Amino acid sequence: MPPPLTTDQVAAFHRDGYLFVEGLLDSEETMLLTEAARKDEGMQRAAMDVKDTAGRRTNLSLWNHPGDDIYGAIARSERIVNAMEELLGGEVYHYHSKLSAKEPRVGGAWEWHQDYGYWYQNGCLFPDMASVFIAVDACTKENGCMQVLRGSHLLGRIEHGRSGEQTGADPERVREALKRLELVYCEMAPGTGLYFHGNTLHCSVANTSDKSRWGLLCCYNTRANDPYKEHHHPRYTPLVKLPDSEIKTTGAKPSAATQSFLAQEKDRTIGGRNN
Ligand SMILES: O=C(O)CCC(=O)C(=O)O
Repeated sequence: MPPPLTTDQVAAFHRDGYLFVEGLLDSEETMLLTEAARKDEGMQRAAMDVKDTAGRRTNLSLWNHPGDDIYGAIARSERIVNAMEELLGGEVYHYHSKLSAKEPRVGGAWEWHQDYGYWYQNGCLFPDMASVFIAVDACTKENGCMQVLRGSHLLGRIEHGRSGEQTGADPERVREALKRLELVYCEMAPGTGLYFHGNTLHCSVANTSDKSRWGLLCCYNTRANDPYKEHHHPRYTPLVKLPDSEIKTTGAKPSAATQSFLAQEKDRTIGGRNN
């Protein structure tokens, strides 16, 4: 099979700390994902209440192991995992997935943070970890699309502390980084994927629009970076890749009643955050 990404795309990821892949899911796959997520009562019931500094709420459902549902078919699809392996330079496993659902007018902001800012606490020695944010809805400035600081993964891990009810990166460092690095609004059509490095600074503002902003995030760790201790996300667990066609074969299948979601009180990450 040919490599899923070009050399230029891989180089851009290493330079910028992120990479957009338009049409990561085609329109039929995106429609199936949207249909499944909208009707997934189990997932919605399991959503954690992540409040921003203004008290606005984002619904975040998080699960460690991919299920037999459409989210699992996506998180294990060769297309998505092979690209992740190219970007991280080796075998990856599923660290967790989450649905970040900002509802119209009430969906909250995410403070500037690096995912490795939290994952570091979980016994992961190296920042050889990354996520792909897949737009379910169109993501725009108005509905609180993700923002990234270009090249910020090269800053290394920044200290994280409490910021309202969330945990954010050291505000002094963020202020200085904002003066030096380009801020990129990640406006994305449904089905577009944004791969981003575990040390890439990212945030998003509240959804003040009348449109929802849902995104599916699949997060991966490298096998070589198997955490040295048990924590609330899996240690190395081989990922069985599925052919891309499995997404359509699975169809708009929501999570099973047996799927286990992370409960807010079980979150042992500093600051009670969800990552
Ligand atoms: O949904 C968003 O805008 C960002 C989510 C995020 O940063 C996270 O889950 O770590």
